[in-house]
Amino acid sequence: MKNLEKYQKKLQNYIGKDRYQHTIGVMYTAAALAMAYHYDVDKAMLAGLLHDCAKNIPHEKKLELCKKNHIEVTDVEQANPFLLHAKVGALIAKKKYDVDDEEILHAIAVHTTGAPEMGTLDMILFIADYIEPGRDKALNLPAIREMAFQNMEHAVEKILYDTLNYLNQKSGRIDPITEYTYEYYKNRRNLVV
Ligand code: DGI
Ligand code: FE
Ligand code: FE
Repeated sequence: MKNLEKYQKKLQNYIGKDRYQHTIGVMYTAAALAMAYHYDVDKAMLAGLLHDCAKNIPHEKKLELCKKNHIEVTDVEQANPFLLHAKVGALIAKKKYDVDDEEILHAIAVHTTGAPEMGTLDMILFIADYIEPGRDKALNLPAIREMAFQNMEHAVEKILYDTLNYLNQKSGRIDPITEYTYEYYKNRRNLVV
């Protein structure tokens, strides 16, 4: 994509070095998944590059931006404002990076919790964020990395299963959307097989 370099330069001013490295990992992993699933590679890369663009915005500021832009904030988001970097990221991508592709904006908006009935780009970004090469802490990474290139819905389900377990262990407040999305993909697999 012609403008990718311009986006990269700008993004580096707003996110830290480690986060930028993660972002580049997500960008190329999203590209690989797009190739495997016949999706537009440029769009996948742009979604990967910008997905965490709101990560360094202070919580108060994110809440303020939501209010100003009529973005709904749920109780769980109010209590865990870091979750809002996804929805606010979509807003920033639109307003500050002039992205008007609705698929890209939607993928950024749902990248943390996932959502039922995700489209191809939504799943590409959700999975790439979890499996990019710089990630090393999650359980079952080798299996999930393999699954990602065989069946994206199965990979999404497994990521959500492991994320819910992880959150239960550290007693993190769970967004009902994360839970609902897991149930949705589990039920779909049971229907399909
Ligand atoms: O922004 P990143 O760190 O690259 O990745 P992300 O946006 O997917 O955020 C990952 C974190 O989000 C991970 O620690 C698990 C957490 N998370 C996912 N769903 C929920 C959640 N945290 C809470 N409290 N509730 C959720 O439902
Ligand atoms: Fe994120
Ligand atoms: Fe990320």
